[in-house]
Amino acid sequence: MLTFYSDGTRRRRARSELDGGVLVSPYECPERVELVLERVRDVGLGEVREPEAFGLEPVLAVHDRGYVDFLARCWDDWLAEGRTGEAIAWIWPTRTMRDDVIPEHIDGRLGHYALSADTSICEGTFEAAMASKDIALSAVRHTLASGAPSFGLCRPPGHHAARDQFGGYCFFNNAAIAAQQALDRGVARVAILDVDFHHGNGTQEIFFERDDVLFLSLHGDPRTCFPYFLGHADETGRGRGEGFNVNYPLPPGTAFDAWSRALDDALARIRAAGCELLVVSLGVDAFEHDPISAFKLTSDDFTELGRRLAALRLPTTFLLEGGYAVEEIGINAVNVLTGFEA
Ligand code: Q9C
Ligand code: ZN
Repeated sequence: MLTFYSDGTRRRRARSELDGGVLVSPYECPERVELVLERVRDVGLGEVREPEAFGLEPVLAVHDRGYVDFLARCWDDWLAEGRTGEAIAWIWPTRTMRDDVIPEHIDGRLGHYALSADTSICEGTFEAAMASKDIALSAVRHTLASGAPSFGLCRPPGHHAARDQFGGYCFFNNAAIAAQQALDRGVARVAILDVDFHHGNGTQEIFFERDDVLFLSLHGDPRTCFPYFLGHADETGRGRGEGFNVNYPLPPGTAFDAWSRALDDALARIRAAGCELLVVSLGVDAFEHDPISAFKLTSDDFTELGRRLAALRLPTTFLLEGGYAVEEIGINAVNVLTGFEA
């Protein structure tokens, strides 16, 4: 299987993440992609290729222009205020205020465009997000052209990024951008299967009213897990999108037996909906030793996940999302890919 990767992913190296009331070194760090790349090479998964540069057009097909402009300028605007730390949102247009006038001040703009305070913006963040979406686009274009599976070693991840919001370590929604690209190139219906521990709120929001993308997500129940405010089972889509959004909230402690029952249901729905392409939002933070998650999947379970995905016999693009057990991230992510190819 071909892997797409570029060093541009490493241009984001944030220093701070607000975590339990203290600023810690971010879980979402550049070492993650280095270790996955090392594992790809160790197991001989296949060629590692540089992505092409696709510019902003495919980004603007799913994201708001004002949002993209905000991301492009945020770091400079922050520095222009004389700030020394990283850009972190700290006030939001919550239930009791207005959100229809976008502020001019960078602090207000951060609140408008951020969905959480865990994700600092630092130098190189926009450039890394650009590299990440180019990896996703290159991977899906390869799958579309050849029918062969591909792996986009994306970083930063994407599935929490909504049409006009960043957070949960995500800026551009790589899976949504890739799926939209496939539709724009003639695919009639795409399935996005999100196996990251966290609900893919951004992907859900982008496609909620559409029937050309079937979105399915297995994740920690938002009653107790990030992102807390989306991901319940009764969110099934709206309008023509009704029935094309499927959430499987699962309790903390869920192991592969229960997790894979939800997976099998998701796979049956993908089959029934006649999807022509599968995009896997491949987070591996469902791993038992993930430091910020609560499921109990083992490294071998990720191999079995790959096998079950292969049984769909669909053109498939894998895009890396989360996974913070940095020592094992390469093993777990690549186990899915080798299981798929077995
Ligand atoms: N410092 C992904 O897996 N942060 N994002 C919670 C608070 C939110 C995870 C910890 C976790 C987001 C792509
Ligand atoms: Zn996650």
